[in-house]
Amino acid sequence: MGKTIAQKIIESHLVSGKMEAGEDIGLRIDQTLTQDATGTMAYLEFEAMGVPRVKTERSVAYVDHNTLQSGFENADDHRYIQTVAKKHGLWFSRPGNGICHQVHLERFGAPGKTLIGSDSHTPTGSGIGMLAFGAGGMDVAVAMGGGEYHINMPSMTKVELTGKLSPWVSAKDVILKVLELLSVKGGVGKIIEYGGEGVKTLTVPERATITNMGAELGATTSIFPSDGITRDFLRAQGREEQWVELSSDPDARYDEVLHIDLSALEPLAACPHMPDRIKPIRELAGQKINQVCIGSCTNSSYLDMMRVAAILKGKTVHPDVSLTVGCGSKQVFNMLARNGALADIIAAGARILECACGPCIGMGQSPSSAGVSLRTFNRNFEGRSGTADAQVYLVSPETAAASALAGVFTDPRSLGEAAEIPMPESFLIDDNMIEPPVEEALMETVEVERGPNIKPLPVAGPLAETVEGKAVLKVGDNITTDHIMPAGAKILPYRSNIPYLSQFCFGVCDKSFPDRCKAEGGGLVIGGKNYGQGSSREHAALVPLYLGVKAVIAQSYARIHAANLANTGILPLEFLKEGDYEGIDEMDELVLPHVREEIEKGEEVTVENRTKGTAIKVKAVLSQRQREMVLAGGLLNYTKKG
Ligand code: MIC
Ligand code: SF4
Repeated sequence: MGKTIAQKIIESHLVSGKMEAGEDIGLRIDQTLTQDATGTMAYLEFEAMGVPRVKTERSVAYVDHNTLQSGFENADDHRYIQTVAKKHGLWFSRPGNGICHQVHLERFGAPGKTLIGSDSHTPTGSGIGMLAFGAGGMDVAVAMGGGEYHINMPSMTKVELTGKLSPWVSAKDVILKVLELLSVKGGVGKIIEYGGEGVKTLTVPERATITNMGAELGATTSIFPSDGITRDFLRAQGREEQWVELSSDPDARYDEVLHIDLSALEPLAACPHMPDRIKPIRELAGQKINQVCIGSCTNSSYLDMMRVAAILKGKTVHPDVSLTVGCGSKQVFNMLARNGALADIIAAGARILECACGPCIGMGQSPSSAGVSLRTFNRNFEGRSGTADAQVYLVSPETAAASALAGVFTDPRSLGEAAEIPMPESFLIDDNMIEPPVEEALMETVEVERGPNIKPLPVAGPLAETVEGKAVLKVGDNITTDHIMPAGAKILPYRSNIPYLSQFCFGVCDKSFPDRCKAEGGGLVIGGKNYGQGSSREHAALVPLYLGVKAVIAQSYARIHAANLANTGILPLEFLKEGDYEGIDEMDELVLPHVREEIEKGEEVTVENRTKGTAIKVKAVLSQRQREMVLAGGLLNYTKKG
């Protein structure tokens, strides 16, 4: 039987397990990436494993998230990452060089390879035909040490693209359409492959915009074929020899097929506070806006920025709007500086930011109170911008730039003829901000610099025979890791300081949670559907672990977060029956009387509700390997044992 693109790459990297949907599989990982906000933890975990040099083909440490240095913490973390990377044979992309996903796509991504990154948007790399996954820091640490990366074999969804995008309609509108069709949980357990004639009309960075936001579908990853366009992109990056052709077989079987006619699409927006709340821009047109932010790993490529510059050229940003522009990489920034497009952006009154995540993760540029902010980013979760009551809309660069000039939501199609902007035949290549690994003989001599902000990792003990505690928190559907462990400029500097971070745990849902949880000596969290969607930050598991959370019982989980819970040694449990979620109230006393034995035997887990006098069965969302891991007290203990 024919194979899909993803099945071909999985097959060539399969180390353990069977390629049957839902089965636990272990993959050989060719490349890894980390960013600084998750990287400190990932390297502390890597160090704890005692492997002297990374065993992958290429591992890259980026600094792009915590770039606002309002105290020593972020700068110290950058030094730690730079030196630990040097000591263990990694490449290091210096602060200012750009956002990990954009830089990786430009300089390192290669079709047919596997990549995991400690960031949920790592599938950006799948735009070039590599199989790229977001993962928790511990999983990345294990892969750097040469270990397998485990996932459940996903089912296969195909998105068949026909036609060609109309002028002013953009790759962002394609993925917003997919989000409208599938929702933020519609991709869970799936790999989304793009195919059809329409693929040939999309450049690699446009494909990467689409695979980037596959994370918002909850998809395991998304992927495009590697074709002539991929080859042109690699050639323009001076890396043509890394090209291989990749496509699905004509008789490949997909579990689900969606059809999108690119010609029929129009400019769209994701409305507050979820990436799947889609409306056409024409329905929002005329509404006042306060801020526009252009950039992020979703939309900060050369083409995106050139299109923005063409719209802004000779105009002035509306007086009631603050416009920020941040290029995705030094390569893009530098090309714009040389060809004059940057001058057009500056002249229009844009506030130029460094090449980094910036406002996307709340690292500055929080909107005004109740401010309406249009962003070319990928997430508009409540509070993520740093302003609790801000109204964030996700739009294309074209819609963003047109609206920034008008001061109101503006359909870019009202701007008249669109400028033709070709892909460059060659990009400006200068890797002077990427430090290559040091020679093996010199590794010993490198001193790892550890600032005072780096605090020890919390590590769970082996799973107890019985678990008991109160339902210290009950939350609804689609709780994101931004709810569980918020980010933003004030908190992010403490990503390597779990005790400090713990004061902010679940702050978006309930500010009293950390104190209550500590006073109760920990307990269990009750969640709705798609619990833990969004980022890959393992802090959303490590911090609850520190506060004493022993288990989560939810209606369903987002993939990376469920894996992170198991990695840290917190039990991810799932309700089995309708009505069981409703049967537990916050602060009910719960007991899991035989949990260790039930997990050992692979049985359903009994949950007694002492307050209500009821008992239910729940399912552990764990593979056999993860069961052993949780019994041992998490991945670190399990790896040491093995
Ligand atoms: C995000 O976009 O939410 C982040 C910040 O990049 C996270 C990683 C993190 O929390 O550090 C992600 O996407 O995984
Ligand atoms: Fe950075 Fe935003 Fe991309 Fe996350 S989504 S990697 S914060 S730019």
